Amino acid sequence: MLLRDPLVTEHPILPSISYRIVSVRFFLLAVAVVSLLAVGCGTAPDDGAAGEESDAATTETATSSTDDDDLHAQICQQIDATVGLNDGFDVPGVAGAPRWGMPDGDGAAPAKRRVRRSWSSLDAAEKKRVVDAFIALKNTTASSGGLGSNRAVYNSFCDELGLEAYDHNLYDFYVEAHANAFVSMMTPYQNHNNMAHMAPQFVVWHRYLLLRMEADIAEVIGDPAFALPYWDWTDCYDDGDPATCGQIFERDFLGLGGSCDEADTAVEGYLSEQGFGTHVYTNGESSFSPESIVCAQRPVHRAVGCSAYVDGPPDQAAIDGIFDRKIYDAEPYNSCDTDRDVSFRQYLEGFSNDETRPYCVATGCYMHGRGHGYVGGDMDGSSASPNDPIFFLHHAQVDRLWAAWQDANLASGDAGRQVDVGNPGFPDDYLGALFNFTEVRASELLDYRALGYEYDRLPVPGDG
Ligand SMILES: [Cu+2]
Repeated sequence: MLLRDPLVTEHPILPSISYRIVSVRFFLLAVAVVSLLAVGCGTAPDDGAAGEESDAATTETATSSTDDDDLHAQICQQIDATVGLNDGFDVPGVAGAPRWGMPDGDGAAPAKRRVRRSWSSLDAAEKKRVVDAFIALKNTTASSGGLGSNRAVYNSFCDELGLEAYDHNLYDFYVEAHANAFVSMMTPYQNHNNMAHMAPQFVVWHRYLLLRMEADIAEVIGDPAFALPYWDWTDCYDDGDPATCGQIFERDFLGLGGSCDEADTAVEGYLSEQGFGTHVYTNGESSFSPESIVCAQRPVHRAVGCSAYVDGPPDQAAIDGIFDRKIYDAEPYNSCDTDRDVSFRQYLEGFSNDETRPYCVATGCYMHGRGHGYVGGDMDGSSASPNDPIFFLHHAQVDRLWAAWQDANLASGDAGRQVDVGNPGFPDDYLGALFNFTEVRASELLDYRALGYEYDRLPVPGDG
């Protein structure tokens, strides 16, 4: 079941590039995370929607565009060379509930309409309830015998790799599924065409992940109207300090923002005090590889506002940019060639094909990728990023922007923009089965209202 060799040792190009960036460790991480399948590396002008980063990149490298193109090409060639290194995994299994969370999902999906609200609009009791729900999932173990424990029976990397076993539970199911989505990108059997990242199913796959978790929580806490909150990134600007974002990272709830000292990033606060931590994570040096997987308990790690590559989560101007992209997705899909000007999905996921900062080529430094980089720690370029519960609030925001974009298309009066429930250009080839959850089809996930939920408020064009 295992991979062959650790990839970095096979690619002598690495040392020649790494001197250019802040941290060799980050570069290793970056290349690892990408996993991908770049088909080649073109260049094209960026729209500068997040111009501050583009400017920073230019200043940082201070080289001619030819050198930048060369660097981009080098990074992408290295990524190309990693394809097919791993063998396949079947992690996790779906425990007899493959459609859990769908409206007809195995007979127990939430029956009530759910309204997802902004985290910052919740009162203290509501916030505590959400955090307690994450803890409750962690405590719904395969051996607990409680409601939902049947779905906590799944295959785990820790077992597959002969590492420290843990009592499988409804929370770490998502960590394992997400890690597997990355590791599997490096197998000979998968490519970006049907994967959860750097592909048309990016927002679709994560929409299902949220639905499934919402259904888990609804059952475990006994509230069929439970809805995950979302992290409205602009809240971090409203409170005046995007470097720390005290509106989101609070000691009493999700916990503080960690630290920029790499040795001290453990999250302080209620979450950690309740014993919420990891069972499986990656060591941060080769996140696409099974060799990077560590099975051990520790607190969640965060380094909010510490990234050298992004400064704050996406702002209102960046969010407004979704409405300028009229097509859902366009080839090429991979992170090396993707053009942020072309499609909604590529813009939202956050890659840019004129990036020369290795970390950003690999993980994406705009929109969704920018949020991951901003939070840092477990969220930063790790295939096990769902270890930090902010992952689910972050992806609820990503999903919310998709919903807003769909609604704008549906309301446009333009027949060309109303196809596929407001997803013009959604490639037919990718409307089929999801990775890991093959009994759920992407085509079933386009109409969010039909899935039983909505948002308290959607951004509209020109909002900010
Ligand atoms: Cu993801």
